[in-house]
Amino acid sequence: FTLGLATTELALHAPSQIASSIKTRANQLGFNVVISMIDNLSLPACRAAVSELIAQRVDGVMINVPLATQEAQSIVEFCGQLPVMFLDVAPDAPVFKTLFDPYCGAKQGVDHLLQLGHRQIALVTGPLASVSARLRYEGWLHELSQQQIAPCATRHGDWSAASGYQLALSLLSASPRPTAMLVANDQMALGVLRAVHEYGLRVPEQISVVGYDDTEDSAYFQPPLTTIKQDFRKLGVESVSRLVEGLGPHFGPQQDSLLLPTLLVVRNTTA
Ligand code: IPT
Repeated sequence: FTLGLATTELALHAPSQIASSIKTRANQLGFNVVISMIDNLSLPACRAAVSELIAQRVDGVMINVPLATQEAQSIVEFCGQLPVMFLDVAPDAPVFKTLFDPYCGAKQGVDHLLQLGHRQIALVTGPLASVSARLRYEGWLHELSQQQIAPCATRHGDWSAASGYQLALSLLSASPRPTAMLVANDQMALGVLRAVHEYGLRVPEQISVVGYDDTEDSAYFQPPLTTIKQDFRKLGVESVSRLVEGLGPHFGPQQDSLLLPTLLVVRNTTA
């Protein structure tokens, strides 16, 4: 048996760690994995990647590409009888999915900074073309507004360390200067840490930084990064196991979800 994985850019840390854990779990269960990587964030690109997998006669498809609900539904139709598991759609999308809860992660980051007494909080989001980036952003805004707080500034990045670096430089020269930054992933947080360092400010004494992902390297950033952990190994285990259970002649349309919790990991970039 073979599973197909259509994935977004594997040069990014999170998708590559997700692909690795999917492959590990699938192999344990006796499945091969073939991977097709999209070259841009669009529905046609995702469809092309899925076609490539179907041409290789896969028995089930996993999709780690951010998709709006209607786009995901159109992929389900496109796949016909083939079971499809989604990893990056909205929690209310009526498709078969295994996801991290974006609201849980947003709330953990905001609560942590508020408990430390921060009120001047800047937001660095992921690319707004990504559904998860939008949901984290909306979650932050919602949680802050519950405490009658508006972000002191917002910038939109593209998940890369380079974008985090550039955006942090612009945030640091704004006034009032934020005392804390919520950053939508650890790679952008890496760039933020370098910008703060070059600017001559100390983390966490003068500015706190919270990442999101807890990728393999995040504990080795300087200083070690406080972040919101998404357990990618667990995502691999659960998504593959659930897809494999559904394979076979009796597979009907599946719409159920598994929403995995995120976890606040406090290290040394917040005070
Ligand atoms: C999401 C990561 O959190 C983010 O850092 C980025 O790599 C993105 O993937 C790429 O699409 S994790 C995803 C399963 C929501």
